Amino acid sequence: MRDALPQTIHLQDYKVSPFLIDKTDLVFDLGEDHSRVTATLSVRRNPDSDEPSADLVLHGSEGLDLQSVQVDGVNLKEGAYTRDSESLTISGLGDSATIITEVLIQPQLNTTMMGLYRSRTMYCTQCEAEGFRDITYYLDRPDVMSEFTSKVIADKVLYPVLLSNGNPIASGDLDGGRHFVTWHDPFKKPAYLFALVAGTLAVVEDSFTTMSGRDIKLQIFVEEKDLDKCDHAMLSLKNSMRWDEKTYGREYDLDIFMIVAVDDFNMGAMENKGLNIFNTSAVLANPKTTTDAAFQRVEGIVAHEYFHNWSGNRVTCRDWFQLSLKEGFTVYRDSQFSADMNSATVKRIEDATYLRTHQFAEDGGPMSHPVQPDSYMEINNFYTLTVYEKGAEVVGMYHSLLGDELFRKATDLYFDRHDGQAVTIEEFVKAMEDVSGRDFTQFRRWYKQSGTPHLKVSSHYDAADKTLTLDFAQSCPATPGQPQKQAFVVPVKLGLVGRSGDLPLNANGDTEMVYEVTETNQQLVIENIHEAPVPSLLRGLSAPVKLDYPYSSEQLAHLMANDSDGFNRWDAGQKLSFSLLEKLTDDSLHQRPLVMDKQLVDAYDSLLSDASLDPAMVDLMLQLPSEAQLHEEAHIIHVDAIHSARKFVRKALAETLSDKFLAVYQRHNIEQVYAPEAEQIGRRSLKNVALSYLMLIDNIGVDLAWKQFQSADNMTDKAAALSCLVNCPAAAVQSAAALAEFEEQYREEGLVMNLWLQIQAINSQSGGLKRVEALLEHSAFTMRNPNKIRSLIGAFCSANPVNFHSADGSGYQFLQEHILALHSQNPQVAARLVTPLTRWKKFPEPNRQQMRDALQRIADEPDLVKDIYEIATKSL
Ligand code: B3K
Ligand code: ZN
Repeated sequence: MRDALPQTIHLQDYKVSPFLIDKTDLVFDLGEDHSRVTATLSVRRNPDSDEPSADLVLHGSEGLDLQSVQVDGVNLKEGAYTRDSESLTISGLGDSATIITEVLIQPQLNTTMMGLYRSRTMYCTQCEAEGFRDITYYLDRPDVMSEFTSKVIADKVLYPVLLSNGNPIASGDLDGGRHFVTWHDPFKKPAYLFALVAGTLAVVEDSFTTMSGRDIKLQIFVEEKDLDKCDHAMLSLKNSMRWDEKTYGREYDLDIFMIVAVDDFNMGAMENKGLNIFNTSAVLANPKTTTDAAFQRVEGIVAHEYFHNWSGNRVTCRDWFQLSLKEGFTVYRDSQFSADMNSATVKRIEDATYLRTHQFAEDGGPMSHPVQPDSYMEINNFYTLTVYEKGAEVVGMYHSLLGDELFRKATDLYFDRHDGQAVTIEEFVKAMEDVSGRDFTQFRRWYKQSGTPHLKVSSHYDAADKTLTLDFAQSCPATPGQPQKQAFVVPVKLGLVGRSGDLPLNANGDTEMVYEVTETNQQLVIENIHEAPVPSLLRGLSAPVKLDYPYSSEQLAHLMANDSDGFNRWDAGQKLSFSLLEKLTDDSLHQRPLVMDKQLVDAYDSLLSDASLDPAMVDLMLQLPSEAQLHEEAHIIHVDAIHSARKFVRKALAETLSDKFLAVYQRHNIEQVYAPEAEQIGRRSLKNVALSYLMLIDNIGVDLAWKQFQSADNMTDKAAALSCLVNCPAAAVQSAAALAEFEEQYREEGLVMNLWLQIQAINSQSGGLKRVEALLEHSAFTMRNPNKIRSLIGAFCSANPVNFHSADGSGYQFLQEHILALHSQNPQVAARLVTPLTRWKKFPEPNRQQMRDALQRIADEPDLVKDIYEIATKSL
C-alpha cells in the first residue's frame, strides 16, 4: 500500500552497494501459524564504494516481524538500529561484520505470490525481482551476489520434500515429527535467484551426461496425480541441455537440476539456480489433456529457464535496468532452440506475428519504453514485450550483422569474460564489438530509443542501365518522453524476385544480402539486374520495424508464389489480406456493400489445391491477420467494422472454396499415434483451420465439428472442435452439449478447465459479458489463481474485442471492478489486466471516453498499489 506517491527510480542514479554479502546462511523453520527465518550474513564494505562510512541499509517489507538483530554476536537493542516499512538500518559498522536477523513471516496469508507463499498444500518462493525482501532483511539487489546455504525445517508428514538451490549437504529428523534438509549452492548468486519448496511431491527422475562427462540428476517434482504429465518437459530439458552445449558451448554446472510445478504462479516459470519453479501450465503435458500449442509452450519455457543458467545466472544483471541483458538474450536463445527443434520458418512467423501484434502495440502506446528503460516506479511492470521480445530482436540483429561464427565468438567472450559477474548491457555490446572490430555506437540506439521505426522503401528499375535503385527512408514516431529520434542501424535482409525466382545480386551469384540502412535517407543501387524484379524486403523480419513499400496486389501474388524466402511468401499473403481487410473495414464503416477480392480467392484456391505444400505453411498462409493485429495497424480502431470485414472475408472464402476446404480437412483428418512434433502439429492445425472455415457454411461444419469433438483422441482436436461449436450461431444445441460433456469429463483437471473457461471467454457471439459473469461463479473459477484469472477475465478483455468493447461500456466497467477487487491481493496479476484500457486513445467515441473513465476510476482508488498506479497514471 502507498503512504506517499511512489518514487521513480532512475538508471542514472545507480551506485554500487556500500556493502557486499560474501556468505548467506538461512534457516527456515516452517510452521502453520508463522515461519521463522534466521539469516546469518557475512557482510563487508565494498572496496568499490565511494561511501566508506555508509550505514548498512537492508531491504525489507511490511510483512517482516523482526524478532532480533545481532552484530558480531551481540544482540542489538531496539534503538541501536532503525527500521521502517521498507528497510532495516544498522550504523557504525567496521570493515566487516556478521549480522544475524530473525524474523517471523506468514506465508500462508501471502496472496501476492511474491516472496515465500503457499500454493495449495506446498510452500514455494518467487523472488525476482524484489521478493526476497518479503522473506528476510537483505541487500536485495542483483549486484550483491552471495554464496547461500539454506536449512529448511518442517513437519515431516506434511512436507516430506524440502528443496532449495544447489546440492543437499545434510538432512535428518528432529523432535516433534519435524525434519530438515540443508542445501548449499557453491555458485554466488543474487537473492532474486533464491528458491525454496516444501511439500508432498512426487518426482520423475532422469539423468543427463554433459559434454565433459559429468552425470547430472534431473528431477521434476509434481503432485502425484500429475506424474503422467512430465515426459515432455523432461525430454525438452534434455534437448535444451544438449542444444546449449552444441550451439553455445554451455555446460550445466551443478550436480542436480530440479523443476517444481506449482498451481498458483504469477507468470510462466522462474529460473532459480538449480531449482526452477514452474507454473503447472508451463510444465505439465499429456496428449489427452494438452493442446499442441501448450506442448510447444512447455518446450519453449523449459528451454528458456534452463538457458538462463548461463544467460542470467552465471552472468547476471547489475541492476534491473539491464533486464533485457538476460531476458532479451534468453528469449533469443529459446527461439533459436524452438526453431531447431521444429520448423524454423514456422517459428519465425509465429514470433514475428506476436511481435507485430503485441510489442508494436506496446511501443505505440502510453507505456512505450526503450529495451533499456531509464526509469521505473515498479520494476515488475517492466517485464514487458519490449524488454523480452524486442530485446530478443536486437540480439538477433547482432547475429545477422556478425554472421554465425563471429556471433558465437562474441557470446563465448561475453560468457567467459563475465562469468560470476553482475554486468550491464554495455558489456554485451562490448563483446560484440571486440570480436568483430565493429563500432556499435549507433546500433546502441536500439536500447535507448523507444517506438517502432518505419522504413519506407521505393524502387526504380532502369531497363536501359539494368540497374535497380532502392530508396530507403527511416523515421520513428514520437513516444512518451522522446519527441525526436535519431536514425537506427536497420539491417535489411533482401532479395530480388524475377519472373522465375531470385535474381543474382552480384558477380558471385549471391541472391540475398543484408543491407544496413543507417541514415535517415539512403540509396542502394544494384547493377546487372536483367529484368524488372519485385523486391523481397526485410526477409524474416530482419529488423523490428514497420515496412512500407508500395506493392501492387499482382506483385504480392508474385512474391507469394515465387519468393525463395518462406517467411516473405507468407508475409506477402498477409499484406494482400491486410490491404483488402483495411478497405472492407472502411466500406463497412460507411455502410457500403462489401465485395470480395478475386486475387485473394485465387491465392487461397491455389494454396488449398496444392497437396505438395508443407501443411504448416499452408495453415499459416490461410490465417487472416487477427483482429488484434488489425487493431494494432489501424489508426482508429473501429471494433465492429473490423470484425465484420474479417468475418465477411472468411465467409466469402468458405463459400467459394468449400469443396477445397473440405478436401483439405479430409486429407489431414487421419488416424495416427499422437506426437507433438512439427509435421503432425502442422497437419492438425491446418485441418482445424479448414474446419473453422467450414463452420461458416450452413450444414457442413457443425456435423464435422461435432463428430471431431466426439472422436478426438487428443486435446488439440477436441478443443478446436469445441471452439468451433461454441463460436457457431447454428450450433447452439451442440455447443451446449459439448461444453457440458467436456466439463463432466475434465472436472478434475484444473488446466483443462482453464481451457474450457478460455474458449467461452473468447466466444465472439453477442452476450459475452453475461456468459463471463456466470462463469465467475462456476466452481472451476477462483480469483485466487492467476491462470484462472487470465483464462477468463484476461482472455475476455484482450481477446474478445466485440464483446469487451460493447457500446454500453459494460466491458470496461467489468474490468475496472475486477482490477480493483484484485489489486491489493495480487498487484502483479492485476497490473497486467490494465493493458486493454491503456489503449483508449486509439478508439472512437464513445468507447474512448468510457475507457478513459474506467482508467480514471482505477487511478482514483485510494491506496492503489504502485504497480497499477504507475500504469494508470502514465496512460491517462
Ligand atoms: N525471470 C522470470 C520472470 C520474473 C518476473 C518477475 N515479475 C521468468 C523468465 O523470464 O524466465
Ligand atoms: Zn527469462
